[in-house]
Amino acid sequence: MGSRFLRAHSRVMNTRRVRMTLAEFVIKFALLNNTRGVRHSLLRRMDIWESWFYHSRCPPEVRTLVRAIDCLEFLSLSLIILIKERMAPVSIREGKIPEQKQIENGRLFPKVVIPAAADQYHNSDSQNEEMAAVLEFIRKEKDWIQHELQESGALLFRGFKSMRTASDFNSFVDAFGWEEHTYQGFAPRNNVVGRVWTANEAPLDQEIFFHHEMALVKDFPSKLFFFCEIAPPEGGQTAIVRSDRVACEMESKFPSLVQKLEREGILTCTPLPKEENRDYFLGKSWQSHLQTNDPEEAQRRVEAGGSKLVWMEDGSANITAGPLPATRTFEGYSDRKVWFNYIPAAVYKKAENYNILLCGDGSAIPRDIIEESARVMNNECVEVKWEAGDVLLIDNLAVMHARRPSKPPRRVLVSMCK
Ligand SMILES: O=C(O)CCC(=O)C(=O)O
Ligand SMILES: [Fe+2]
Repeated sequence: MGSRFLRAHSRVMNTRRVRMTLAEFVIKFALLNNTRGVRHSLLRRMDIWESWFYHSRCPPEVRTLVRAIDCLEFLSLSLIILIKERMAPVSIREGKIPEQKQIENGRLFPKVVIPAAADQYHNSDSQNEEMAAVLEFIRKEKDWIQHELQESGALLFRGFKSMRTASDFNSFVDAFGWEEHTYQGFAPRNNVVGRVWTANEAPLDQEIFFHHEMALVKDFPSKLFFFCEIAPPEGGQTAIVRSDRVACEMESKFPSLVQKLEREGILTCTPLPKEENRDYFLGKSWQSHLQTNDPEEAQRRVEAGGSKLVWMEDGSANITAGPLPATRTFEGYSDRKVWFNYIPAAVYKKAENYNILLCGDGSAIPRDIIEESARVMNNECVEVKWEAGDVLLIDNLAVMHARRPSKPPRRVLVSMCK
């Protein structure tokens, strides 16, 4: 298009027209790099005028007037776009993924955020530019992001080419300025960089059941960021489910039992082995779980988290949490009661005798509530199929997550916020 434009203008003879043409030339080429949408159609319109002028006997005054109007329109539009771009350094728009579900008020779960111009940042220099723009965008728009997160429960950032490494992810999370929540839980994880950890390192063929992160301790994170560094070739989706939907369905199916579990709570007993067992999704030893080799310090840490620690003869330990109410309603979510317990994680096939859940009065939890909760979660959930560079932000007070069995390789990282 640029050369057609030059060709048309090399035929211009009188000096007034040359001046006008030069002005247009500068504007066109300044904007050509950044041409999108409306500006694109304006440029097309200018070309059409030019070829019409060339073939017609249009008086020079009319030509000049038309060009002047076009130029003015161009300038003002460009100014508006430039101002807008300055205000929102990276333009984003709402995207779609096939697995999304509609929730109340026509909202989508998760909400998907993608760059407005997917091809804008295509080489490594412009990817650094994109990274800077994304970080600035987060700093400026974090209240909006937080609001959207609270409305939907989860946000998926997809298609940002600058998100490639654990360090990029660390900067992304840092830009929100939310305080880090250091992990103290049962899952085997390693620190990768800064505030970034590996997601649960249990063997990929094992399923990790739905849970709110650290739901058994007093101090759990409110938000979780997951980042996909290597997308699995098959399976390995992170499934997410609105926990209020689960609570609502369970209440309507088992009203008196849910009431009992709310009133008396649930006791959750988790054995911690003496030796680390990385072949298992809850296989951390008590030393690595509590980050100490001193049994007395271990005891103090467990009690600070609101649980009890009982030592076994073989050197392993049992942590008993609770009784904790089966559902919770968090401040700021007045109408959302959430299913905040480890049912049905306790029925994980290989963990039949591992995570033991009891009603607060010591009686067993009926099998049908365990099975029904698993059915509801699988029915209501969205299985996010990872693409490398994705960041999934989850409201841990509203949404549970799970990991589907995966073919290797798969590398998902996590960062948690207070
Ligand atoms: O890898 C995943 O999809 C999530 C695993 C998980 O539950 C976690 O790391 O907290
Ligand atoms: Fe988790």
